[in-house]
Amino acid sequence: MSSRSFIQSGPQLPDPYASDPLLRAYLKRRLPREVHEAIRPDLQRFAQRVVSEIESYGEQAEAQEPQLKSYDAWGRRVDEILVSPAWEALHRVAAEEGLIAIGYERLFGQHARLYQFTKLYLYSPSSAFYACPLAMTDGAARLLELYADPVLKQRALSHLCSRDPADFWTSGQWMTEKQGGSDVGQSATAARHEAGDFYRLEGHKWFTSATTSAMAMTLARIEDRDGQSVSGSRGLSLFYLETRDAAGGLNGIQIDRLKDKLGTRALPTAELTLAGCRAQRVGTEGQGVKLMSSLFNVTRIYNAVIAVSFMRRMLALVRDYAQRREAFSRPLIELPLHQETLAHLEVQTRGAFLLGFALTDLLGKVECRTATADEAILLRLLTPVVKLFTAKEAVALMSEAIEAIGGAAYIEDTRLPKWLRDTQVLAIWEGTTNVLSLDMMRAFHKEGAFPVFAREIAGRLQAHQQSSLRPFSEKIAAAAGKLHSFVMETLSENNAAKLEVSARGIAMSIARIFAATELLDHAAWALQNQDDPLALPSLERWCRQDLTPLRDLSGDEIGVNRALAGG
Ligand code: MFK
Repeated sequence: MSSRSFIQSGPQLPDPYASDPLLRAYLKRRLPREVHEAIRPDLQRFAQRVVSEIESYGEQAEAQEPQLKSYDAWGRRVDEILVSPAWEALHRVAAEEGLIAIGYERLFGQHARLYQFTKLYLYSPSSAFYACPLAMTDGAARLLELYADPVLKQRALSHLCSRDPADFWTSGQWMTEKQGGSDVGQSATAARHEAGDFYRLEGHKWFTSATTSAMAMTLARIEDRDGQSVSGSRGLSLFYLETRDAAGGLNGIQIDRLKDKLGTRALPTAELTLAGCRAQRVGTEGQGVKLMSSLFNVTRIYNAVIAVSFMRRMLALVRDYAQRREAFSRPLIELPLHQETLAHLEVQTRGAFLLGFALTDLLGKVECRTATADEAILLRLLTPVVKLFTAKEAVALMSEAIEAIGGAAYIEDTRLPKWLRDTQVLAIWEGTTNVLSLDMMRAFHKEGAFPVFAREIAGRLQAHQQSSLRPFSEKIAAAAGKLHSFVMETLSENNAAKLEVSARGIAMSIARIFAATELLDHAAWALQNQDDPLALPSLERWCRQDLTPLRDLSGDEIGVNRALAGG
């Protein structure tokens, strides 16, 4: 065969439910039998729909990127974002499948979230990032459910949770201004009082994702009659706005331009000017950041589950390719070093999966008020930790996976490079790794979260004392003990710089230890139920890594950091 006649076949997308033994085992393990049996046919059907229909919408939406039309032919300013029919189809599918509704109908009580996030996990890698507007929509629904007055709640939630595509709204989350993406307290948008809870907003929003959404939640600084306002984040209040007025015109919003982004290119992300945008205040004045946290704590969970879904999808593609592609006279999958690489990716994906889904479980319990006080604190602590950890893992996996496929994956029309580009955003939006490490510290200080974490790990390890898995529980207990000593010493030193510089290592250690504990529970169940044969080797391999990647820097080293960082 000449090299000219050789045609390599590309990786094929498998059924994302049938090809995911961890997902199937996890659902069986975590759900009551009747719930599992009730939802399984829907998941099987939906997974087929992903392969046969949704995947092609994602592909088409990526091929036809959104465009901004600023003026009509006659010079009238229209500020219209034009999206592809496929992007609209992804909206329709999201409504029909109840991708938001399931979480709020709560037909399965605290398990509704696991069901909903499983569908998100199947949908998101094929959705050209339509999962982003869904994340913000869900966050907005939760926020309004908690804090909106009954009239607003009724109006907005009926759209956000609708299963009717014509009625279904998505929501934006407009937090970022030029002054501060992370330091939101610098926001300068002004809110001028009009009547009752209604205000007019004037300002500029530097990043707004899914700007075609029907509504948004945003922050602004309420000014008094003299134009004075409180500075810093304590001066920010929370607002609800609808992007269009009753006549269909924009509500005091100008779309300045669409962002030209590294990835997420089907997703319209815009810069906006708010020029008298009518908005309703939600909650108490000056509590904007705090109230908004109930939205971004949901989007951070989405971020984690989406990261894991990307990892699983890319690994499925790499694996499929490894069966097809021959090198050195054998399919790649037969090469020991390639096996080692893929084994690593499988185990990292499993650890990340169990972390992401543990959040959905805790969220369901908190929302249905079946969580203990400790579980509520655990959710608060683990949300930033799991978000930051899964995002980093996903970026690392994408790089390795592109390499494992090789040069073809570097070529645009294979649609593989986009995975690396799209994944990078997961470590940036909704809080960077460093900002979230510091948010974890906020949970330590405000909620006393570390002792709760330590208790949770100790309690769960206890259950494995008498089993064949005891060596693993001992290894995890030793790591938890080391982390405990480090955190207690660092906290007691009362050295703000040391505390801050240690935050990332502590966050990574919490993630690795919690994932190890999840893998241990899963392996114990798998052994008992003769299910998921990869559960035990995954636990073994996970526990071989350093579970406590801490950075114990002296004062001198912190000083040297300043010099090294400055160059
Ligand atoms: C794919 C899925 C994702 C899809 C997303 C799509 C795109 C979205 C586009 C975006 O909008 S990306 C921008 C997202 N931006 C961020 O995530 C902001 C990152 N920065 C932070 O998270 C900072 O930590 C923060 C802005 C919250 C710092 O604000 P402050 O005001 O300087 O912090 P402060 O004073 O400590 O907190 C104010 C109050 O909020 C405190 O409560 P109290 O008033 O009772 O003291 C805090 O405890 C509370 N708070 C802050 N973070 C919290 C929280 N409460 C609960 N959970 C949290 N995470």
